Amino acid sequence: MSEIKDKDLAAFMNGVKRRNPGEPEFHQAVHEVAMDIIPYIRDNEQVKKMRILERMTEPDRIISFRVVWEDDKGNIRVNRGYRVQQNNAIGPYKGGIRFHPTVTQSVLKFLAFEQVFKNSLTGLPLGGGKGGADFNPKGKSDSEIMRFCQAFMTELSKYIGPNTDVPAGDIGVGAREVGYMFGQYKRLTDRFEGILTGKGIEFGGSAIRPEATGYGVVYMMECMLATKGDSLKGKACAVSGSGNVASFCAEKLIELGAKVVSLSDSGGTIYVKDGMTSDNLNWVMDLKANGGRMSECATGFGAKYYAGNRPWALPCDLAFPCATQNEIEAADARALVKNGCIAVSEGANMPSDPDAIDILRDSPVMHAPSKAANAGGVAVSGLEMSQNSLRMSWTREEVDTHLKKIITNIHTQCVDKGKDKDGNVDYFKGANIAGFDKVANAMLAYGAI
Ligand code: NDP
Ligand code: 2IT
Repeated sequence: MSEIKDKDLAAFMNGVKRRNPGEPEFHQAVHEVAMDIIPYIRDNEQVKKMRILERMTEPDRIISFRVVWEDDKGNIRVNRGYRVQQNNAIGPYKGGIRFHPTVTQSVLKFLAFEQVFKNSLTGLPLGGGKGGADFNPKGKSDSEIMRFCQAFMTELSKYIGPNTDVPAGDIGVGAREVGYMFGQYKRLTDRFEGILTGKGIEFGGSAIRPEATGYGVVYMMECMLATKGDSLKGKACAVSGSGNVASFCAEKLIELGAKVVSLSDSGGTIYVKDGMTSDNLNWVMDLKANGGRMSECATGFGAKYYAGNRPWALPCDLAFPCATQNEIEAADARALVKNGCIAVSEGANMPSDPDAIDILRDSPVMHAPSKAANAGGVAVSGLEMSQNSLRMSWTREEVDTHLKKIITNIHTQCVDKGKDKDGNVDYFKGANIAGFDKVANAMLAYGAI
């Protein structure tokens, strides 16, 4: 990260680093927000006096717990689980659960912090949180996954509730894991209530929730292109990842006439110069559902396969990072600019590192940050909560209409708060300020403490 020139920002970040040692991802997420908010609140004595930004960087609480489970060979295994309850100023804590060996407190704190701003942008009454475990689902049997999920929920159940904290999926947690966790909660408490979103349709899930994040990322791109009188038709799209978000992002792109030229996993990238067909994509989705690797696409449907897990050096018009944090670094951003990419819509959380953000900011590339672009997932989670409270379920069309409206509204907020005097839009600044305002106003209304 380059040296911080703004004195107030530097002092603030020093405090954050001192209070949170050894948490680089958390520092990065806070810096990404504070660089816009510190100048924004410079003359706002009330917000400064009430220490709103300082309070927002301190989670309400972090719960950390032991998860003990038995593998198929009868070995007892121990993992660490967490729930970071970041901020409930505007609604119950809400955010996903990640099962991945790279999960640390720092990673979950960055995700929970970012979630507060994202959830605020949706316009729904949702606070922010995140949870997970350093459990590696890869290569585990279905029974092992079930036992892990049950053990995880046995502890987590003490801290969640439909009006308290409502987790959902994230990396390594999809409909299957949510089902196992929901079943365990019901078994333990004898209560059938909306304590998780991303549930199966049969037990209170919402139509379009699996698709929502990926579709929303594409709707955000459509909104950005529309400001230039442009559309997705015929655009070459580099997509990274091949999980939930990447797959449905690719599905919507193909449906809307764009060319999906890449997908990837942690092992490598496939390149399909003329764009994948729907059949190719369905083939990939089946492959991934059965634990397959992207390398198998070379024989599966003749895609080119590269060992590097990033597609950013490939020629593309549009980029959709949908794998994980910091997957676009300085060299990747430079390659995107050089190859004529015109816009980036972030599906993964914090996929661009600070140097990449600077490079894209200094270029004509439009760049929607994750907290705005991937908010469709949590937005439809919010709609799932509404449907659970109403004891009703809405059709695909109804949910999709809400989703489009929510993303369009987020785009409008970014433009309103991020447009400079020359008419250029800084989507990061717009999202940070719009997300901050609502939470800050609620916190001010509650007074100190
Ligand atoms: P999945 O578990 O479904 O898929 C994750 C994908 O990312 C896989 O292709 C995986 O490859 C790849 N990946 C994971 N870690 C790494 C890594 N360290 N390096 C390279 N590739 C990696 O997760 P999702 O699709 O749900 O999540 C993807 C991103 O989207 C995450 O940043 C998540 O936080 C974000 N997100 C998810 C939402 C949701 O509703 N699910 C909502 C909003 C954001 P491999 O198979 O090799 O591990
Ligand atoms: O990062 C995210 O927004 C998610 N993983 C989805 C959270 C949710 O509660 O649906």
